[in-house]
Amino acid sequence: MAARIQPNMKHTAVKRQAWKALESHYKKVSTLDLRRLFAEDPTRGDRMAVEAVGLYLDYSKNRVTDDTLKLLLQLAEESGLPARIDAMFRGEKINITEKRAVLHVALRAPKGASIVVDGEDVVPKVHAVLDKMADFSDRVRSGAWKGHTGKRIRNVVNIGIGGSDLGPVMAYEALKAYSERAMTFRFVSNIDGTDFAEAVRDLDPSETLFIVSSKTFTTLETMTNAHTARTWSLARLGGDQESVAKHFVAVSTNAAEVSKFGIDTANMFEFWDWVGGRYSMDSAIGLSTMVAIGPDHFRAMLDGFHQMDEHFRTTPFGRNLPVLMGLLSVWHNDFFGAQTVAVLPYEQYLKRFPAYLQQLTMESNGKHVTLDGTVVTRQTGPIYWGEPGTNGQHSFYQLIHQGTRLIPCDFIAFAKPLHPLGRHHDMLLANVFAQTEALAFGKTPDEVKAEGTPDWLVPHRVFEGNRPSNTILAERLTPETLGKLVALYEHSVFTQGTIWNIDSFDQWGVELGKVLAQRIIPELESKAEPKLDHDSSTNSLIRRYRKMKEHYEDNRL
Ligand code: G6Q
Repeated sequence: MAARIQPNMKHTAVKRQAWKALESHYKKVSTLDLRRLFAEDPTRGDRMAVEAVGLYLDYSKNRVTDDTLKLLLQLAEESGLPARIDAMFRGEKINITEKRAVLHVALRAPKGASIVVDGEDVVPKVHAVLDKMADFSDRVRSGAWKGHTGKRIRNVVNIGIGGSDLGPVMAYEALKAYSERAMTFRFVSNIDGTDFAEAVRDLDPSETLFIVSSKTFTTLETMTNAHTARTWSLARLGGDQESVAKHFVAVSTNAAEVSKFGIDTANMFEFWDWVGGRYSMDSAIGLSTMVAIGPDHFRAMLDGFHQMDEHFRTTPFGRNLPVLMGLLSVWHNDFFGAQTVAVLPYEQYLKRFPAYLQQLTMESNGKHVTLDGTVVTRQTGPIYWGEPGTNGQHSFYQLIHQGTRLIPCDFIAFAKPLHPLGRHHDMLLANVFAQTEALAFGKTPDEVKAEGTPDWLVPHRVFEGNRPSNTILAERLTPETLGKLVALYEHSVFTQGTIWNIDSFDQWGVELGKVLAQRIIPELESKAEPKLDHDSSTNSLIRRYRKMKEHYEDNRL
């Protein structure tokens, strides 16, 4: 049996005074009902709301009292959150297991700001890359950049995975209304050949530009897809190697590998090891976003990020949106035992936002040891999931309303629609408000009976209520608002990670599977029967697959 690392209580959050106080406080308030809390304080809905940088957060429908908030804020102080924020913004190497600074905030620092890493101010480098991206985007958008046969580029395909894919896809979908509609944008990430095949099936290679986005430029999926793309492109452009320079550009930190691939490093857009993959959508990894929406909109998005950064850095915690959201998440997760958070955007363009947040939150805070390597004694990162409203209402909301689990929800809505169509928007927003109301206040047996419901049916129609939610309301989904929203969650993740005393910026948990796959690939491909040395299940699966797979010809691209 594997040896279990013993928790070291000395260094864990549990020992903190505020944590202990929250434990006894929880015993007193865990049965409190939102109905009662609202009835006792008619100002609650206004008091427990904060507006900052154009985002309004109503957190009143959470199971908290003023004392809860006081203790949570005390926990943030005792956990050293102020010093951790300073350390991050100063460029200290707070990603201790990878010995790296964590400076996504530098990616949106305005010209003239200064953030020094290893003796060098990184802000001018950030702006030099942004200018290069803007020049490139303008040339592609205007048609000045020509493909190998002299045609303008009409299709852009981003090849990347994880942090080099989810941000670009999410941002493209979120900001489609601002994008150049005469162009087509596609995203290839999966090593499953279907992803590539479907992305290019109707594209003309002479009008197609591939952006190979990979921090390391060694990632199996991305490099496999990039090589397949190069074969596809060359085969249709007469095999002339020179065409690669016109149809492939790279976003990477690894110039050597980029030029080995055949991409001119003049067409490489740089970023740095202090940008984590899942925090990189506003770096050069956002090149496809910039080509889609244009440099001005991209800069507006960066400005939105920066406004939230400044709010997080400078605002007292009691009015600090990311801090409050992070603390509330810890409260539900660690004290009420909630295992998940549902993110429910009532904005169709944000359909990929929950998927994006899954990586941001779960890769960052899905950790089992604290910074000093001892096993945590409390639950860390909850599972984030969600779908746009109102669709979810007709499927999984049932479980949120009447199931046996507590699922805190983040509702996200905008006052002004991007497509004002008749009564659609009022109806959409009515659903947001109705859902938060129903979750919080439910419907009692008496209320159900009063509607004339037969006794036997009453229990089925009762809503317990008391189900927590946040509502985030902004004016309209714009590039600037998107930047604010993403930064809000980034800093909420950071707040939670600080409370749990974990490294929110590494991701060792994705390594093992990658290494094992490298070992299995030759066992699947070898002509001769391989000698298998796995467990009996894995051995059998490999043997069965080898038998099942037909000896098909290589894919004709
Ligand atoms: C994110 C992770 C991970 C990474 C991908 C792609 O924080 O590090 O999702 O973004 O593995 O890596 P490359 O950009 O190096 O190809």
